[in-house]
Amino acid sequence: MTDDTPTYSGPERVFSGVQPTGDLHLGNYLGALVKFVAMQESHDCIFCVVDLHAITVPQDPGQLASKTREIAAAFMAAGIDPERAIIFAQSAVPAHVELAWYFNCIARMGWLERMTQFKDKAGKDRERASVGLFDYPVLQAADILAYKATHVPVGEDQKQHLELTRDIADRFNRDFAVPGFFPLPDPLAEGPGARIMSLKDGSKKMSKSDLSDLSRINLIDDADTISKKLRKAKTDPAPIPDTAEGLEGRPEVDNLVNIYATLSGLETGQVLERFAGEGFGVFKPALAELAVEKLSPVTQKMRELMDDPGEIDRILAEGAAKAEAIATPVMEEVRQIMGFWRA
Ligand code: AQP
Repeated sequence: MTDDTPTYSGPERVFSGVQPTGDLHLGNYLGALVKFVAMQESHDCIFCVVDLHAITVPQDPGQLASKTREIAAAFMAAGIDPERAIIFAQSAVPAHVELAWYFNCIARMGWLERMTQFKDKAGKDRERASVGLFDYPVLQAADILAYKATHVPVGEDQKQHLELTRDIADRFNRDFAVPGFFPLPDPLAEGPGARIMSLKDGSKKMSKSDLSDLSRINLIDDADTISKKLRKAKTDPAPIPDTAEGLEGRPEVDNLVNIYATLSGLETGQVLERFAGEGFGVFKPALAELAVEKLSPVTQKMRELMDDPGEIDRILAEGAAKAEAIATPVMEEVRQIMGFWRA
């Protein structure tokens, strides 16, 4: 691209999604939901329950719709206001699937083969993984670009997928000689909550699919469960250090201090100042108290919202109509650019 190639000049828009694949955990909350809430203050935001992504691994059809409602309830319980931001289910807007197909014909096998999340999720059983799991980041690019979104708040684990979205957008703009048609979206994957690690292994991210429930704090956990999980969280015999250097080589302790800092809004240094020299017999109960204080109102609100599934359905339907109204003209232009027949 030369310096005078036009770049995208449309409005700023935020898009992000969460899969309805299980109970949300602290990593999803701090890495995504908290950022979503902050973004709605300053931007047009679209938050999607990505049920098409969920089916890249088997889902129980009897549960999928209710899990979709649960994520929508979690969005609202965390503070997303459906009057200001769009909340909808991915499968309700066909543009995602259509654009994903076009992008399948633009993305290169080599680009997808580099995706570490596929390698992690498929593991040794690569040959038995679904084609959808391999193609997951292309669908993600379609999700974002169907709305010409410019900013995507995500956890750090999604940064590589966002790079792929930028590559696809850039390739489309070049291949069809429409410079600046699609924006090259920016991942907003920085900040203290961007990488919350497992309570059992500080080198692995906290994840819904971890077999051990003790590895994560779920949004629906009650106070006793949160305390128990933190009591059992892996640490080491040394006390809390007084400087950030003292956290080096202690990934589990680093993670707990980071969780405390993120939940309290303090800097890491301030947390260390408060707890320096203390053992985990003091730090863990303090962290549990803080986690319960911050999470229990969200959990409580989520339960109340889930008591009225009809109202969640109304919000999702309204959100889908608004999302579709944005994606429809984009898709009409895409079809025209690609040269599809129309009578
Ligand atoms: N550990 C984490 N720390 C910070 N952010 C995280 N996110 C996920 N885990 C962490 C962010 O949460 C958002 C929604 O994630 P998702 O459910 O759509 O998919 P995921 O990234 O695959 O989340 P999980 O929990 O790890 O699910 P499974 O185990 O099903 O794969 C995303 O913005 C993600 O970055």
